[in-house]
Amino acid sequence: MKITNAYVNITSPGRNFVTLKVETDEGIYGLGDGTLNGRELAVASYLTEHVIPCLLGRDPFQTEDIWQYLYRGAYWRRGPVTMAAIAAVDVALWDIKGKALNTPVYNLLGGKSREGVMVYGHANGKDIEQALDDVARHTEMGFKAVRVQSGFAGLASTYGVAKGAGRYEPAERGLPTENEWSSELYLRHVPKLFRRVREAFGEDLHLLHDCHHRLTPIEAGRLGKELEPFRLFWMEDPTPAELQEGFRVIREHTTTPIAVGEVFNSVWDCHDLIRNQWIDYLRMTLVHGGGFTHIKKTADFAALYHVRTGFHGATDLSPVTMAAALHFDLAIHNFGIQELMPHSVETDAVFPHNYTFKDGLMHPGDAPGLGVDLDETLAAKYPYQRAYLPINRKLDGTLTDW
Ligand code: GCO
Ligand code: MG
Repeated sequence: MKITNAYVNITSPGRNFVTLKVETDEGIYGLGDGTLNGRELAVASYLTEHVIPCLLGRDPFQTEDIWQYLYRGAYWRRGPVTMAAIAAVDVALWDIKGKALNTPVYNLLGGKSREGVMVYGHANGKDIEQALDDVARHTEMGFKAVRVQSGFAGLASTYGVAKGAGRYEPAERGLPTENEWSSELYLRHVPKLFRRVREAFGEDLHLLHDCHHRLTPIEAGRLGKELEPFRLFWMEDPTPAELQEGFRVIREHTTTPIAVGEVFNSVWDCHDLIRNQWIDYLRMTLVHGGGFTHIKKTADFAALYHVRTGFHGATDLSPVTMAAALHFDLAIHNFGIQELMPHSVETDAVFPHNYTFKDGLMHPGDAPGLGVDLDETLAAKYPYQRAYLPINRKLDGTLTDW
């Protein structure tokens, strides 16, 4: 089998997505997601200008060699743009392999290790009362695990809370909006939120929280310690992770489990975190972490140190990544949990898919390959629109992590 053609599709059914389609001489094609929120066109251009010309004529079954060719062969390694582009190719090729062999991708990764994939949903509210209502809504939908974020007095808005009615969606069209931040107010608020959630929902519901890279290690250690009575499933992105040793400080102060990695794109971003057992869950996922070929190696390395996966699944990861992640989650042994932030109706229509949700679990479906498609006619109705993630300033105006 030979790759005969490949091209990038950019569509914006409510938010932007970059999709690579790879075609072969046997009429089978594969899809890969290359969406990098707020920097979409950089990946599209990397693919079109630099990667696609090198793919033509190659055997799509040679996923290892093609991965190494694109990674080592570029000389310039790593980085979100490069790794998202390589992931788009790698995932598309695994989709082709599955279709050619007439089997779902999970069978190529080890077969089913479980009957379904536990997912967590996002509950949020402008204050604690609204957040509690949203947790209740999620439990009614069947979720066994819920991430909880809420606004608090002193800040006009905060991470993870929808601005108006409707779902939370961080990217906004136009130039970046500005948010404000106070770690002092936040640290006072979060233990109160989780006390109320535990009191209202009992012991069985898994509770998660995202600090979104905003604390120093010692602040995160304090928060983790104060949350221990409420037994969180995890505390996510407590501190920016460029400094991997920062997590040692957190670990020394709390037994609250730690998840990190949605902005990672290589095992080299987390090898100290993993081998020192400073984290419990790794969130680096297929689209930003080089696709199946690199994530499988990273997850296997993590397994040696009792680190489980907890893949990023925000709306900026397209249904192609959602499908790919579910195949991976179903197959590997050290799966922990999968994030689910449902896509809009428009997005779901552009990307028809076989994955399903029932009783808090998801399943990728049994169609050959990934079981997801791209309706290019419908996609063409939603042209790209420039959009950015917000930026964040402390109350005195200092720029800080968003
Ligand atoms: C999450 C994430 C997202 C990110 C978004 C950025 O845990 O789901 O933190 O909400 O902010 O993916 O593009
Ligand atoms: Mg997060």
